[in-house]
Amino acid sequence: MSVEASPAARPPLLERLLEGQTVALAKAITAVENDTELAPELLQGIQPRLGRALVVGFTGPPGAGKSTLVNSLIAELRARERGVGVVAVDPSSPLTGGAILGDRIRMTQHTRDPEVFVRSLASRGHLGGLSPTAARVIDVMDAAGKDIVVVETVGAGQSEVEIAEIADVRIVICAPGLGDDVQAIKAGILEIADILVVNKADLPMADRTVSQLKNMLALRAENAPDVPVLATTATKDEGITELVDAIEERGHVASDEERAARALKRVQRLLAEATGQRLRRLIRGVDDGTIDDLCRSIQRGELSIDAAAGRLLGKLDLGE
Ligand SMILES: Nc1nc2c(ncn2[C@@H]2O[C@H](COP(=O)(O)OP(=O)(O)O)[C@@H](O)[C@H]2O)c(=O)[nH]1
Ligand SMILES: [Mg+2]
Repeated sequence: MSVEASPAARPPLLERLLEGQTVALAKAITAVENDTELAPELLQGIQPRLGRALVVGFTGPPGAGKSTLVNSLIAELRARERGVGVVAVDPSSPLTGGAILGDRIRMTQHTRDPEVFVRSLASRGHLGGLSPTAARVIDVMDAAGKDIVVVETVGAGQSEVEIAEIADVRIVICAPGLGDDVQAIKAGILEIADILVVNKADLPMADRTVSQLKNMLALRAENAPDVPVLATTATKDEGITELVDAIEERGHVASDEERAARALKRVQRLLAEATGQRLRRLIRGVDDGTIDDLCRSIQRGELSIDAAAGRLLGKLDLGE
């Protein structure tokens, strides 16, 4: 590694990021998270280097033990010499930030290891879902050469769908005794899970939860993909080897085409999001009374809302 003579002689952030330097990774994530003037160039520069990391999504209800499980997972992945990035998306208000602090504390045991990088994000305004920033932070970790990027999200409706689009391996975690857990999981999650985990296997009802899940899986179509149901006790590092085995196996099974398709989806999301942002900005810039006129026409019943939207689009200068 070269000795840094002076700040001016330092290679640019993008270069240092692509070399996998930890400080550069931290800076790049901050730039992307805060959308600073460095962000566009970084995000453009990393694009050709993306798609190497295995992105593993962990989703499930609050309190299931996701953070604890991710923490013991990191230890096992390090034992297998994998570089690990963790993105913990927290739905709580960025003002309270309580659970974020909890995640930091829980995962600090690895903070001295340069091959492990943990970042908590607030899911600003995205109810339980992934913030658009999360996808970018995952990409930055991928570009920095992390072998595995673990994304922890709270399972609440939309987020499962979003993580399904972003992750290569999708893990749904539940714990016994969390009320209607299994019922909630029924609603759509089974279709997106590659691996189901019943954590807190040390608790009495764990076996029942495992068999409930297995029964539900058995009701699926005959050609439905094989979904293992694993039991873990994160607080005692139990069942973690099997979980990492299942993740890696699943990672190998995901073909290059599948990964490429998901990488393309990630870019499609970014493009759609950026286009929407531009459009909103353009519409906010229309202040010649056009919008008020259109609204009045809608109110008078002269114009359908859809037709009005078409007219508004026609008024916008949409090029470049
Ligand atoms: N008994 C038991 N408690 C656990 C286990 N894993 C996590 N917990 C506890 O469950 C609580 C919630 O864990 P946390 O990792 O914050 O859950 P998250 O909200 O899903 O990220 C904490 O008090 C953990 O110590 C486990 O395997 N067994
Ligand atoms: Mg957590």
